[in-house]
Amino acid sequence: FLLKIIFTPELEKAGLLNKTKIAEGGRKLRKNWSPSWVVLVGNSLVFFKDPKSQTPSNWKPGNSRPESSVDLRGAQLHWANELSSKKNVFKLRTVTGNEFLLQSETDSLIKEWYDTIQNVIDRLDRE
Ligand code: I3S
Repeated sequence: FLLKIIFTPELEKAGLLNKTKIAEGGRKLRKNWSPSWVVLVGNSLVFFKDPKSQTPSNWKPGNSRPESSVDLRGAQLHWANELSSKKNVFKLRTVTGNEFLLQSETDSLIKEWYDTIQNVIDRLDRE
């Protein structure tokens, strides 16, 4: 799977963001923020739990496996600073009612992620 991601022409973006899941199938969950290695590939946002993989240059496929993956088709994206005391927070809601908050301390970085994910959602909406 990781080799597929690395060599795929559909790899749009990868990087480290803070992540918490706040709902599962519409049911609210308790927040649990943690750093997550996020990869946007094709129609999916894939999360890896690997605190050592902090930058693209030292990211090794090794033994890391995706923690979870989100289908962006029909998903909704909103800035959600009211949902957290942290800055630069957006909420991603899937058609299945799973909700995630993603956050970065770096303004430009979170803006790039927001725009890139929104572009994928828009493209899927047009298909
Ligand atoms: O929206 P909340 O409930 O104030 O979110 C905070 C809590 O989830 C807190 O966990 P505990 O209630 O288990 O201690 C987290 O540690 C905080 O990070 C959450 O707030 P922020 O504002 O960081 O999203």
